[in-house]
Amino acid sequence: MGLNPNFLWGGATAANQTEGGYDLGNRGLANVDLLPTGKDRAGVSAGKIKMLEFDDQHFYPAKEAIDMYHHYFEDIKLFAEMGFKTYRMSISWSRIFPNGDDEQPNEEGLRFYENVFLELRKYNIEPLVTLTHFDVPVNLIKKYGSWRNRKMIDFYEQYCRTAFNRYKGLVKYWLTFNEVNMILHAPFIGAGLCFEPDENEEQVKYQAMHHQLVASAIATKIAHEVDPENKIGCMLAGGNNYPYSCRPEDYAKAIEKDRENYLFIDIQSRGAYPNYAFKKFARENIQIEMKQGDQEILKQYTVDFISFSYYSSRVVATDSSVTNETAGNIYKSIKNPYLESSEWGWQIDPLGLRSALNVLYDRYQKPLFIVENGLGAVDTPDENGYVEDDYRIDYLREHIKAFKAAAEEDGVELMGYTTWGCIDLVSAGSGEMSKRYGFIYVDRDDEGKGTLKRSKKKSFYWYQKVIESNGEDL
Ligand code: BGP
Repeated sequence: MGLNPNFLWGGATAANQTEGGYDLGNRGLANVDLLPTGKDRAGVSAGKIKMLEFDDQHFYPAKEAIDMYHHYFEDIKLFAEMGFKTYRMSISWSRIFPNGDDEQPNEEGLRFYENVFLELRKYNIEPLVTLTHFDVPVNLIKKYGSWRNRKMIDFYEQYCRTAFNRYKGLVKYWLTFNEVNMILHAPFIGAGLCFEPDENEEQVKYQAMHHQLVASAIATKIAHEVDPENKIGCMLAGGNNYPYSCRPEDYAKAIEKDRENYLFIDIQSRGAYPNYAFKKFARENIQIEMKQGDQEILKQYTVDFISFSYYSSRVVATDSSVTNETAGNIYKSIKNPYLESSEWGWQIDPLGLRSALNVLYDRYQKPLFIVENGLGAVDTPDENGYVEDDYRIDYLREHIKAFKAAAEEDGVELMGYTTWGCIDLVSAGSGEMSKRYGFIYVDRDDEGKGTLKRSKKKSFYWYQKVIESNGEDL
């Protein structure tokens, strides 16, 4: 019993939420650089905007983030001290191709990540790299309308090929699109989509999805050609939908809602659009333009493993008198009367993680990787930056118990676990700094003020012990 001795323990971040240096090293602007905090953010995420111009009148938190661009030596050293076996991070596309459609990559950007990977390797930390974590170069949005345009497949292909070639031998675990299903819920963040007022948004989103899925399959093909050691994963915003009651209608609705998410993985892992998708598209008058050869590409180049984020389960109800909603990862859910919630209203459901793992494994029979999980909370540091974050430890402990049970008792094949925001970072949903997930506290506030000093929280020492004991000492 016990977890596999090669289990990949670690933490996860994304370029736009940590890096900063938005205009350094010839980096081009990306959609995520233009996300404001506060009340404007939700509308922008949903794509209800004309493309914003970048002006310094707005406060854009991702622009400087926690300045990992200059602090990565220090941060990686701290990850190593916790005993990380892996570190999930993303490459900012516009650091490599500042405009997205440039003929040549930006050497300075390539070198930056090479140095980061070398630093990780120095401590035997295996990089797990997301190729796009919510980022699209702004030029591609303005010039081509982003992923609604088929040309994006070529730009993405060029970007991936460049990364696979350059980082051969340094990186072997790759994820193509972060939370690939987020395109349906936050299309500007997920895919750089902005809509015209009278547009059929569903049509645009599903067409853009098709382009991303073909691009992802092509990236998988190239990754394997460049280095047979490469392992490519898809990445789902996970968590199942529970029926609010045992009314058959509620159960049927839960199945339907789950399919909204599984659609992506059905294609990326099984290699074909499922029948229920074609029926839905016909019913809703969504016409997906496919090119000859697309279906073969999807069939031939399926993913090696399935990764997902898990923060919570969700609830659906068909009875219109059930209206009690609560917040969740990007979109809302009916409140589950049996669960507690975080300060942000996200429901806490460790057993839901075990269930999600079982459902995914039953459905796909491929190795799974939990690449995001954690508790966003307000931390109150003492004068040395130390935080007694027992609430975070409790949350993580219960989720670790749950995935251990899935692996040890249910036989789910699990490759690893990377907690979200292992170092405090900018929130994707709100742009706030005060929603913290980290083992490492970063002195920076919601207005972007602070020394950026890093300090270890109580959970830092706890996670160190968890990793050292391979999850036995919780
Ligand atoms: C996921 C994203 C992450 C991360 C996380 C937590 O949707 O992949 O980028 O931010 O959610 O969400 P938030 O930052 O809104 O708390």
